[in-house]
Amino acid sequence: PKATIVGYPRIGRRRELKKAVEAYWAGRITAAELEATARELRTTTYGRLSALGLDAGNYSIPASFSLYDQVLDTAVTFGAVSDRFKDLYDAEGSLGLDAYFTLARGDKERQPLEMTKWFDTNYHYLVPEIGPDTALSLANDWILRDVAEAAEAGYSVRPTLIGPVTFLLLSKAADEAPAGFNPLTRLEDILPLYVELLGKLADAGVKWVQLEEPSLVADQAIDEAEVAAAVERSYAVLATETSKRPAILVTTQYGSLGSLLPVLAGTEIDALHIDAFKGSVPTASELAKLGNTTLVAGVVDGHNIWKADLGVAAQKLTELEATVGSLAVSTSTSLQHVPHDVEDEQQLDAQLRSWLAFAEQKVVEVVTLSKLIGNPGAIDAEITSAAEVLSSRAGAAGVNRKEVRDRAAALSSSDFSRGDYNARLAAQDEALGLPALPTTTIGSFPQTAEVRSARARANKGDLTAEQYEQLMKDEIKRVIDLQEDLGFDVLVHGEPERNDMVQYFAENLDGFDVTVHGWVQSYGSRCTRPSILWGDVSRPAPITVPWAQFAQSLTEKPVKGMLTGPVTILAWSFVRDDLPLGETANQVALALRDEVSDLEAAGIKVIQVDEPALRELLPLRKADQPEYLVWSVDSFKLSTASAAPSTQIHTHLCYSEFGAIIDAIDGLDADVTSIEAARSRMEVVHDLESHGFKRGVGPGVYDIHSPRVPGQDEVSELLEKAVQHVPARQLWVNPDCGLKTRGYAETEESLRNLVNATVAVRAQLEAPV
Ligand code: THG
Ligand code: ZN
Repeated sequence: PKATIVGYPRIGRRRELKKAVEAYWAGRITAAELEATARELRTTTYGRLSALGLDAGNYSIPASFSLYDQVLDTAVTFGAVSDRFKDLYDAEGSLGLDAYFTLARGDKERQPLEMTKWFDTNYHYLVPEIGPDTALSLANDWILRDVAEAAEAGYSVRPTLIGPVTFLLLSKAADEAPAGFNPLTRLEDILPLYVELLGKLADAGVKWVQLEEPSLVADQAIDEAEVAAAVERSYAVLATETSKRPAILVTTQYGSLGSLLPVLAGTEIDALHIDAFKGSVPTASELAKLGNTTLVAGVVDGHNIWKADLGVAAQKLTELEATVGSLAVSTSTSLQHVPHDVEDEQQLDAQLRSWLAFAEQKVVEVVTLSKLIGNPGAIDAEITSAAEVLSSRAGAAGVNRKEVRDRAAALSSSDFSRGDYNARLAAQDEALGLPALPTTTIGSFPQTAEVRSARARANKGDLTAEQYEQLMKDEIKRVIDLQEDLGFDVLVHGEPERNDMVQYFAENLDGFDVTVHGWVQSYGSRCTRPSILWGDVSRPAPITVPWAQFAQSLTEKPVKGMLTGPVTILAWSFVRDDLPLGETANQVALALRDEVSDLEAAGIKVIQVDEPALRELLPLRKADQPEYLVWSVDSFKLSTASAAPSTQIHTHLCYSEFGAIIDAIDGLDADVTSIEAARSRMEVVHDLESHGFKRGVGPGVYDIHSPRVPGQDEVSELLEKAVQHVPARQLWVNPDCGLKTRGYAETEESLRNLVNATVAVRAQLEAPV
């Protein structure tokens, strides 16, 4: 097969899987009904992919479905569950549907598996827990069921699994493991299970299998030689020593393999996929050891939504064809990161739509490019029309706007600097007059059904703009009154008017558009609709100012103005690929800077610029990280540096492994930073202490990710721990994160305990020793 893809969206064009899975969790449909929906989605997908030109008879179509997460799928396939989940095995030693969802979501007694970011994408996977004695076995056979089901429907599909090295690198030590245990030491125990499963797939008539090894493109905490040895050993066992097996395709999405390329090329796998979009095109010498192994060149970007430059892709293929014996074409990554179909977005401007390629369009691009192999000149017409698309983009109004470019070009280093922190501190103390351990929240309050329905009705035209505004104002007043009643020191308006902290700004800035059906899986059943950042960015009018001003008019206490930072706006959107990201970040930063000035002019004294995604965009290769940290930190500073010394700038980061980027966080030069800390029992105070962090900091005192209400004593204890390591002068008291996804009842109770605990600890601080 000359054309293939790494993976396909699985949530469904209209989020059918999300709806079915959530209905099953709620007890509204049976397991059989869920299975039927999932089966229908799988076969519909195969049918569609084959209609788009992938070979349905020849394993070009990946069986990349998952009910929740592909890493969890591989974990249950090999029974890689730690002691705390051992009881989930049924009498036959299998992990079934309910066990699967318990691992993903936890239950009354248990926390779920930890969730973490999947490489440099917005997808989150579940982290398998493995100990030295975790009993591995073939514990789930959905992979066999899927190929049988596909065969019955007439499709020879290629089953996919996370490869052994990546699987163990992504896993973490189980609670029962001794300190320092490294899951990779279980390689010799898991390889025989891969061998056994390959045998079963071969018995079932499967001719190709896909083993995904994206961890090989990322720098690891362990030595690269150790990773290389694990790769060599794994594929010696799976490819060379296993006689009864399908042909093996190893995929390596999200970047270049670097020095591991010759290692993989030297094994006897049958096909090797490389990311030749984000990664570089390998040289002949890097590929010298490939031999008969087919090179599957991922030249079509799987991660962003722009139509491909077919000329550039064709050039890469031509170069590779001259070097390798056997070549095929693919996407650089799974298409799970992009929406289904541009044709679903008829409301978008026709010219913008003509620049876009979602999953379906990308499959067609791959199929088109595959015609080139062995037939130079075969797609000249398509290359020409792709070039026309690109030049229409380059020349379009809004893509390159002189006033935006001129403003960015005129920036100098003083535009990025707020001046001495201690002077600001004194001015803010004077302006705000806050007590010790000031209390605040992160920004959003629970989004009630009424608020959501008001927005839906306003969008449909069932509410006038005035009616909608009044409903939002009613909600803001309720939130302000509640915080006054609870005794908070710095209040928020609660953000009822925002659907999403990025989309809301995208809808109000020039240079962006938003989709209607462009849902992309974020984790499990949860999806987001990333906005499309296609042009130069500017702010046609103030965005948040009227809401903040209204909220401030209701209270004597300071109300925080709430903005989403430039890095997070980029991280959670599809970004343009025709301008360096750092330049786009500065354009967004300048728009936010104007908003900051307007908020100040409207009497807002505290302004929070959230950057929860600062850690998310950190490059996978250490060598690329310093440059990123410079432009990302700079863009934040650009967005805030015009603020008067007396204006207090806050930021919020949703990230508990604070130590790793603490220098960058310090570099943001925010006056106050709130961070996630409750789930790690305030451990971050040690990082803050050893770093000598000097600015205000609010390590979260309760976990908002669960409905559990923290007791007053629990919050006091965390605060007492914090004041032992960080001067009380610097400490703020706040929850871990925004309250948007919580209910009002538990929120009120939790916040009351937070304030009462603070009052008690304040009294202790003031008491003579
Ligand atoms: N906004 C955007 N991107 C994000 C986040 C966000 N990416 C990372 C992180 N947060 C992902 N977390 C979530 C959390 C909840 C949901 C999605 C991603 C969620 N989504 C609703 C769902 O799937 O039902 C849909 C939301 C809606 O109806 O508008 O709950 O905060 N941009
Ligand atoms: Zn957060």
